[in-house]
Amino acid sequence: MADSTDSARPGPRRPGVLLAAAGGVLATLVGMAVGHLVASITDPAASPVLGVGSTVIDLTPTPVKEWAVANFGTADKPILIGSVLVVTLLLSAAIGVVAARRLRLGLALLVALAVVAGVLVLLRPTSGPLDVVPAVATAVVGAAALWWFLRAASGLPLRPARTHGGSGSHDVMDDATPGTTSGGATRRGVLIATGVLAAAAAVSGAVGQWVTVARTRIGNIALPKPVDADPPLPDGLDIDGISPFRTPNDEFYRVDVNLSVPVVDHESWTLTVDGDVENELTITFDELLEMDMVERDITMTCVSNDVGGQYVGAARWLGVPLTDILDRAGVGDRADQLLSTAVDGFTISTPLDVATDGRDALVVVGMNGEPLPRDHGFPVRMIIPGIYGYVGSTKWLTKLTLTTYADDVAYWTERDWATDAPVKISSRIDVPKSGAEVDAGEVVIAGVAWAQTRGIAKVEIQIDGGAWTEVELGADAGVDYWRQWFYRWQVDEPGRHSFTVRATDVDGEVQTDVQMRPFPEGSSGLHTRAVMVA
Ligand SMILES: Nc1nc2c(c(=O)[nH]1)N[C@H]1C(S)=C(S)[C@@H](COP(=O)(O)O)O[C@H]1N2
Ligand SMILES: [Mo]
Repeated sequence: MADSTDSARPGPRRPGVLLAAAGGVLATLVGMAVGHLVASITDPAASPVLGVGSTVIDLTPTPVKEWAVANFGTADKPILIGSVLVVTLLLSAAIGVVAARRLRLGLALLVALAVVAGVLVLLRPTSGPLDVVPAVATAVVGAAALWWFLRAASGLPLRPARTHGGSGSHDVMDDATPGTTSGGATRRGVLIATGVLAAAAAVSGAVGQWVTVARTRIGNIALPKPVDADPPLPDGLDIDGISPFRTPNDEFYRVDVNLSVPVVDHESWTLTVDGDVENELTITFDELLEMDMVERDITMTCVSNDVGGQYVGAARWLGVPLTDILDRAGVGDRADQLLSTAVDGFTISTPLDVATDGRDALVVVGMNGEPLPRDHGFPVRMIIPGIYGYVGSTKWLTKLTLTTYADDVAYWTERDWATDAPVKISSRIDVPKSGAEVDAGEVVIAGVAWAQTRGIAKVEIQIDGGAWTEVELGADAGVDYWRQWFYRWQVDEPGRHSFTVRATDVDGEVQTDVQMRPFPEGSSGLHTRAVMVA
């Protein structure tokens, strides 16, 4: 009793460092998986790992975020979640080691870890009290799993014997019955505990994921016919590797600050128009569908798109002209900013004069003939041609506020991105791929070019630093839509060759060769590629 060093006597043994660390990791995994399962039923965004990840996103300084987007591209989200997981599991391993020595301290640390996650989840702007439940589940299950695993690793029976009731100080070793713990029993106990916990983690995680997917499927929604639609999209160029003239929904780039997409029920969704208006109004989804809809072909670009990058897509959008909605509310004369808010509290600000200058600014419900996918803002988003997404294309829209730049600052503006960001004239080479080996003879170089609200008039190519040569353009689907282009290049000389593309808009402005990075108002410079001719 007085001597608790147990090396000399038979009975419970202190698990080795590796085993204890493994127990910490396993216990946390089970806890998180159960938290994920609970969150799938309450609110998927409240899953502990996602909650921590989202907070990390919001707190990340702009330069770091820029660096991450530049280096990881669209993989930035999985990499972020992966990093949060790695850090969490390293902490869990340490907690396991602590718990093997001082059980209560270890369990308390594990609970503290879950509490931190819970607090971060609760700090999210849209979280409700229910969002604490997944973290509580994580804490309880994680602590229980750790306690149980350490029992097994100490050579104690997996089911505590009832005969020992009443021992005041609770230690893993309390239920020890000297003599029952051979090395074989320990190993078997550890194997069983490991198997049970791993299976529990896998099953809870998988069921949670399945429930989330099932609950977020969009049912049948009959979209209205537009009263005014662009003519059918002309055929695009049939060239191997060129961007399709219309980007299919599941290939459309996705950029947002959300780790898990907000799940919005369209039947309870509303759009409020408030601020400097004559009559504040609130519109339901059905009321929105009853308004006159138009359908427009518009190319969208993200400000984070690097020269030659993939953050650009072109689709046919079905929606209500933004000005029809603003007119219903009656805009006052003080506002200079249209502040749009998403269901998760994310905000975007658009210069009011840009939003209302006659361009096809839309409150959108349909994308390429289907309801908006959740990734792209279901049930309702904005699309404003000619400015980057972060200043006009609010997804999961729920509020439009007429305000001033003096009074309100939106998410990205607060992080020092430009308040007004027109899309720059851009062109991109799609084929051949960078560093490709091609045969001498005819090589088709092709790609896309865009200058929304102005339109592309001309695309030129420069081979090996020579003269600029005009290329052929694909069909014209309006000034807000990109144009495909191609050039049949005759090349006989083997070796390395490079080519550069530039576009000119309808106003005669030539794409600049001045290189700028995306921050703070969009990249510029010319796209160049090199190939090896055999
Ligand atoms: N609610 C919300 N809307 C948002 C964003 C966001 O993070 N949250 N990101 C914006 C940015 S930066 C861009 S480029 C576009 C991207 O739209 P997409 O994902 O449908 O391509 O959405 C915009 N709308
Ligand atoms: Mo963006």
